[in-house]
Amino acid sequence: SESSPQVLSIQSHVVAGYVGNKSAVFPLNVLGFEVHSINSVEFSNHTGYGKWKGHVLNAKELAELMSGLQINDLDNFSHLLTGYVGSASFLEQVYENVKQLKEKNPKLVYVCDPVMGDNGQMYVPKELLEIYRDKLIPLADIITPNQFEVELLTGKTITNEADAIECMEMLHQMGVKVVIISSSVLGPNGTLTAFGSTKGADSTEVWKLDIPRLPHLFTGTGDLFSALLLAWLHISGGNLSLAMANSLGSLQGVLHRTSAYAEEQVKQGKPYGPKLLELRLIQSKEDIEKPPQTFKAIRL
Ligand code: PLP
Ligand code: PXL
Repeated sequence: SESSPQVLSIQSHVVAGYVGNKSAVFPLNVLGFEVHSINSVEFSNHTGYGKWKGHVLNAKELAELMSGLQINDLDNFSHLLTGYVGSASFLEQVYENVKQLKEKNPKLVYVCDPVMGDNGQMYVPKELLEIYRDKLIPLADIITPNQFEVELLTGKTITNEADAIECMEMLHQMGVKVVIISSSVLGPNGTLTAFGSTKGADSTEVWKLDIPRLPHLFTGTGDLFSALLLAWLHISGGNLSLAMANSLGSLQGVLHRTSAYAEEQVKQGKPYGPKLLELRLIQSKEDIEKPPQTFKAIRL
């Protein structure tokens, strides 16, 4: 039988709820991927609650875990997935590890979600921008920034489709084969638009997909989306429109189930807040296994 793809996922762990690895590992496992997790933080809950307890893995501790894998020849991965990183020193160490892993397996697929902020607000230290731009992005095969992160990386504001396409081309020029803008807000009506661009040997394919926005602030959505894209790009052999449609179909299934649950709980008198909006991931197993065909990407 064929061997399963092997993903190293360096992301947050939360005891309760679903962000980071808690939101990425289950869907990857369901889709047949073996996942090796490094928990970059171990928190009681995500920071959107306002209060949390726990600790942060530092650069030296990351290097130690990687060296333990190396000395036992356990560092053979088909994919590397990185998400939220909160410090420059940790991100520099991730960069060292990406170089080592690519040396060990030149075919390693690195999926980088350059998490820096949203809606015009940076929520990581500003030094992370140049580390992502000058070091990580040039080594990445697939990136999943949102509109604001693309604007930071390219120094260009996106106000329309042509800007989005130009920015994705700039990111290709930096060495990335597949660029997916996870969400952007271009129109006045609040609909979200995802864009994807894949650079082949002699042509570039650009796709767009509109997503209705639900009236809640979910957390962990981007982490789930990048894990799903990794999976579907692999399973489909690089079919970007299929990967976008399947990933967003599953994601929308999870968000609808989560909304319905939150609204039901509120009716029963529970206080509205981040606890009610934790992704209903386990309950959505079928939507992950068989992505609802809700969306179709449009070729630009
Ligand atoms: N929210 C919704 C409804 C989405 O469809 C997506 C991705 O497509 C996201 C959030 C993820 O966006 P971000 O990367 O800004 O978290
Ligand atoms: O989903 C991003 C994320 C990752 N890690 C931690 C978080 C969040 C979002 O709040 O709190 C610890």
